[in-house]
Amino acid sequence: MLTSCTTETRQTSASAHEPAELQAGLMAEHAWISPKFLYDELGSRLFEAICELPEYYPTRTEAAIFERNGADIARAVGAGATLIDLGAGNCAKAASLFPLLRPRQYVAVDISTEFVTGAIDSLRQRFGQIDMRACGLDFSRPFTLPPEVREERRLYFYPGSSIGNFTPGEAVEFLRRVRAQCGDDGGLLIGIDLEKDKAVLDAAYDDALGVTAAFNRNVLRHANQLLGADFDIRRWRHQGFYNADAGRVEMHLAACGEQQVHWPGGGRAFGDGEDIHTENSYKYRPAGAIALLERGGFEATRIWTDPERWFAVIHAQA
Ligand code: AVJ
Repeated sequence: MLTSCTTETRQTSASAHEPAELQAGLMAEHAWISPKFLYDELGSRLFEAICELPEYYPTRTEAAIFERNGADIARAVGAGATLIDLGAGNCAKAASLFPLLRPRQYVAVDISTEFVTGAIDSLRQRFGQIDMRACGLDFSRPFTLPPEVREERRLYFYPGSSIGNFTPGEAVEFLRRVRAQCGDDGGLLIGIDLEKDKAVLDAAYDDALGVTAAFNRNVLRHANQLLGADFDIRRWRHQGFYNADAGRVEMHLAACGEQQVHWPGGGRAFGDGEDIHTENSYKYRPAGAIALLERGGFEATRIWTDPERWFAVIHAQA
């Protein structure tokens, strides 16, 4: 795996095995594409737009929890840490917490290197006293942080319920990897989306404006680029819905009519209505979220939620 983590990151995290990974998923009996491929540069922008949608409650609910409990959260996690932001995106969430958390070093980790590097460049001008690094790596796999990252008091920041993209089993493995790179004085501040009415969840992942549909369908544009495939994006329909039995929201792309897709060295026929599974977003009960963290080797010390109990922010200690 390629890891780059400098002030002048040029290298992208698109490593040589990505086309192979994409191809393997597309050839599976039930075709799938890893949700990490949703986040090319345009995909990251579309996700930012999703966060502005009235139907997409997680971002603003989580922000309200931070706003309401900021001082309490800062007391729980302590100031002066090495703040490691997993899936930093535009870095806005972490930046809004800088005045409260006063990190000594800020490490923005994201699969979309270009995106996060740009964000860091503008943040440096606002927060000159914090040492900042952009780090392009895929933390859904085993990862190593570069030596520039301070070992002392690592506080991992994993907001937005991105942990929901993992199955519970994968989430535990991921948490154990984070735990292993945490040190005994470290911790994790994590946002986890909670179970709620199906109607609320269905609307959040299939919005009226079609932004989530564009976000999902963009993965085919990205696949065309990475794989040299010829997906006809107009002929794929977005599906986003809560599967209560599985405890997760699912996104799929369904073929509108039979079609044949080609790429160098392969291809596949899709029947009318046949789908490609592009994302899972698991929802937890508070007790389930705490149990997950504990299985991952952390001890959940505090939990903050909104009045409707739609979302939880949890501080877990190593
Ligand atoms: C970034 C994984 C937390 O699951 O809610 C938003 C991604 N997908 N709308 C989520 C997403 C469709 C988002 N996470």
